[in-house]
Amino acid sequence: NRVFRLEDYRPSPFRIPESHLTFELEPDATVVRAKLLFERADDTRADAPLVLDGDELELIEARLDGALLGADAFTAAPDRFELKAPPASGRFTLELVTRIVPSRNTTLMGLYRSGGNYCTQCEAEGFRRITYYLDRPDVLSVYTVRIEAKKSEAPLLLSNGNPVENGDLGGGRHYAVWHDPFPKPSYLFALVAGDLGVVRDRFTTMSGRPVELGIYVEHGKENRAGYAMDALRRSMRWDEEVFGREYDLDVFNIVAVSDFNMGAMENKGLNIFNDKYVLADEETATDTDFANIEAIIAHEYFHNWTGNRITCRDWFQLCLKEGLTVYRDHEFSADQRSRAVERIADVRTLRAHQFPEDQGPLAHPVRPRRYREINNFYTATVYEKGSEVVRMIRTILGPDDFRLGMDLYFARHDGDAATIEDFITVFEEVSGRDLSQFALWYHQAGTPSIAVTSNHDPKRGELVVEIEQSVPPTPGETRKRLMHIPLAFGLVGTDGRDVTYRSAEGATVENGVIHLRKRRHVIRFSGLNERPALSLNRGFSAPVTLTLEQKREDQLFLARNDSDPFSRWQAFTKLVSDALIDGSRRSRGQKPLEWPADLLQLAGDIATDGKLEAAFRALTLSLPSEADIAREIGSNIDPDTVHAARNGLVFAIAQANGERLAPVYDSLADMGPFSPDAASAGRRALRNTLLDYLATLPGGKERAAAHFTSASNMTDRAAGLSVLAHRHSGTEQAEQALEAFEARFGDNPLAMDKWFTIQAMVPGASTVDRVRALTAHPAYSGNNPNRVRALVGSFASGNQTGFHRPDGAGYRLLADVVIDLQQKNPQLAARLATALRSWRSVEPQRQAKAREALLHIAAVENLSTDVRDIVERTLA
Ligand code: HT7
Ligand code: ZN
Repeated sequence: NRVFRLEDYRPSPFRIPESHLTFELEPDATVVRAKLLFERADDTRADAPLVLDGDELELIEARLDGALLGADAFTAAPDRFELKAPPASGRFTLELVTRIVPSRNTTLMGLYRSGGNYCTQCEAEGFRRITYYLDRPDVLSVYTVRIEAKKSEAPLLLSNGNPVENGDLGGGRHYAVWHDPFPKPSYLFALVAGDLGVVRDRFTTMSGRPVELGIYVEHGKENRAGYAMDALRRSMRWDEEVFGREYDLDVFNIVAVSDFNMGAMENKGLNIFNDKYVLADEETATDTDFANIEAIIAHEYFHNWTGNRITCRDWFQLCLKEGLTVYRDHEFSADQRSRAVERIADVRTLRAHQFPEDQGPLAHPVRPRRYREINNFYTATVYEKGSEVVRMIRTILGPDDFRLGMDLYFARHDGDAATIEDFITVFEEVSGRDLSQFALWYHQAGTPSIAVTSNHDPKRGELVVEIEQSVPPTPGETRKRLMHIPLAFGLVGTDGRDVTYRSAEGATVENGVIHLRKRRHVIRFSGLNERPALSLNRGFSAPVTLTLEQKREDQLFLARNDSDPFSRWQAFTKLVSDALIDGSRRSRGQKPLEWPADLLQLAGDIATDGKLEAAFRALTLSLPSEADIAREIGSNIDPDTVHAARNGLVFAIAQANGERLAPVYDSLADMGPFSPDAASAGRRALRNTLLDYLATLPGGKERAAAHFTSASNMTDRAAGLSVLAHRHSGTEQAEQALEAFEARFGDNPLAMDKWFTIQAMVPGASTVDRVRALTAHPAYSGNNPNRVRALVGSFASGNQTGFHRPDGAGYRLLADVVIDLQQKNPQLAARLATALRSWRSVEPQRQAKAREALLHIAAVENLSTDVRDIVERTLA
């Protein structure tokens, strides 16, 4: 079980300037002929052997410069090929013929079958399951690919780059040749062959070059690919306008497959997508699905520059492409939709997924220094915190220097396999700033904590703000260095507008941003005769936890008046979280729940304030999740009391404001034809959020049932079903709605995923049994990642009371599924197992049960590296 370390990186001893691949496709025995041109690197010893990566490969034949190699010239094992004595010239051609079995490949890495078609997934190390290769991101090669297959089975033959040639081979077989002129690492290789429908369009780039666009989906699903195509065209234009990036091939193809381990893959010119992130219409997809499709189509497209044209030197640099590309897709969504709403949604995601990772046993830096299994590092830290780090660079430099830095990055590193140091350097050069302390954001794990107190001295007209930073210890990193933290802020006057101050001393304060660099800063803002309210970390300028000693009246004031909508949401959420933490304590102490009247009033005011965007109101009113509250509590958590508190607050808000909420709900009723645009989606979101409140009042069950029955789109239908199933579980109305949904969508797997998820999230102890029973449902398949995530994944990470059942039955269910999956699909199994990462935060009885489940997994013989890595780090 090897550990890979950043400091062990060495450049490759050989290059592969050209790769010529021929595939003779057969489900049970595909022959891959790889003709690879090698060049020895200048500093490689002349007698150094050539060692190639493999994984479950069977070698049929090897030739060197055309001559068949004898058995003594090489060694070949399923996971390794070694050419003992490469020619002294250092330039040679190696031809390797291997046999692989796509039909038996359940890992969904390498070449596999999905829905009767062939497809590939090569990131991170899947190419070595196709042929022996230098399967590392710093070996860039120009690929020419010939695909041969039965015409009847695979009329469509796709690979990277531009189509070159195709023709008939006789005997019912045909071929196609693709050439990709852009050198690329093997992880960006892709092949798709099969029988698929297509939606075509055309895009003209900013310099007037035409690009043929194609989205390939299962026959009969073409009419659900329109939104993805529209999102693709918008992404292409946006990258030209905002980053000056133009597309570079003659074609851009997207293929949707139903068996996929992640969201999508950015293979050069041939993106492969989980069909969940391509297919949408109002009947089967929710507004969230539409938004995800828009974001992921954009994300993969943006990788063409940030990932493909400039790739990573090694997998430690993963955030170089992922953090930056997430930043780019967030900005895209913000420009397409509402900036404030997008930011709130992104921060909620960050706090829900990245914060617990950073605060638990799996914490790692944005740029990790070691790994045992790279697949386990496609994490919220690399992606989401990685994006926040890029955002902070922009905050520090300002928009103009940031753009200059990006331009320099593209100009200087086009065609490179680059590092985080390369990335930081361009911003230092264009701005003249020293970013060495800032770079700790890449190197140091853990969520920094910021503690703030403030005091106003009316006599001096001074506001004194004391800020202290600390970074908690994380696994393997006990001593932390001080960070450079850019904290955006505002001093809010009585009219809600920011007041201006005369001077600020004690820290660098520029353009509304305090730059923390020391452990403690005492900042004196002068020229302030009246005490302003302090609005801190505006826009979540830094991914930190903030403890701000603030008067409750200031929080209420900011929640109502801050000119920055993000800060209003933040202030409201803080008030709600404090109330919920207090409510959880009361519930645990079996005391009656009590809620501050001003908070209930505020919630009602936000719900009914027509001047606020509907989507903002919806997001604000969808209170912190039970998992969010548990994270805030931090330790010794009893999920049942958290659930009781949250439910209690929803009911209290509904009771206090029901008469005001119902008319707003009614006024938002679906009118006119469906549109997935942000404003329409926002209205639906608000109506569906209000339904959740109103469903707790007398007549609520009937209202929810009517909402479900009359829904004319999936967003409303799924919301109605969810409210019925969660607030009125076990009632006739809930059961009837579940049956109706199943009867209508039983043959649509993506829609059925919603049905599985809604049931998996029903709070309470009995859901474990329901989830177990549903694993035998005909629409469920333990081999399909979307099904497993929809049912078991949602249960484990979204159902606090069910998963954390005190007798450990929820943990055992997860362990059983992980054990069943771990050999078939190690990546998926490992990801599921991360649901146990916060086991030390629950109360001792549950902790013991969770530990038992982890040990049960750890005891399995032949445990895959992926799962072993997660389980051992979680237990450490
Ligand atoms: N870059 C892609 C990562 C990915 C992946 C990684 C491991 C195993 C399967 C995978 N599928 C896709 C996705 C992205 O971030 O764009
Ligand atoms: Zn990505």
